[in-house]
Amino acid sequence: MEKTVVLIKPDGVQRALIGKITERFEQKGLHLVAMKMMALDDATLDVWYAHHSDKPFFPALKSYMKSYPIIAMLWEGIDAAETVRTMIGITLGRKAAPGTVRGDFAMSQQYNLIHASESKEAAEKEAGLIFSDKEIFPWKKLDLTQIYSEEELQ
Ligand code: 3AN
Repeated sequence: MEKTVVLIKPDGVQRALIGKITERFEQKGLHLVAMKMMALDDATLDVWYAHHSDKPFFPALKSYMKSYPIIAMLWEGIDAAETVRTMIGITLGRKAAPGTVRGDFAMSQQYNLIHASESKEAAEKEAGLIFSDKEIFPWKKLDLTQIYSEEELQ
């Protein structure tokens, strides 16, 4: 099944939103296969945000992402990347739709609490940057037959 990376960014950790944010993905029926607290460094961020390296906000983005620890997670599910992107809302927190993470908890363009992979391909690259094989647990989730139909699970 598809995997996607979620980061609860330094502002989400500081604002004590780790539980509230994580609960949403658990309740949705996504399957948590990796989770850890970590500090991001320049080398990782340069690759992670390579597509933003020429943007004026890049230095501020990097220093924000290094300011405090983050929570990194890997979630599994059918169409996981697209599903999680829908659940987090658009980048500008104050305009994000109610019901999304950013829509419910964020006001800022930069301090928007959460990162989620843009696509399956981006998720594979991001997971490789921050998780070792040993940190990923392919445990059997017993309620999958209640979350998906038999057809979807084939
Ligand atoms: P998203 O996280 O919604 O995919 P991206 O990939 O456009 O957004 O931007 C990555 C991160 O860079 C955002 N989550 C946000 O923290 C920061 N960012 C994006 N645009 C701006 C901006 N105009 N000014 C400051 N920070 C920004």
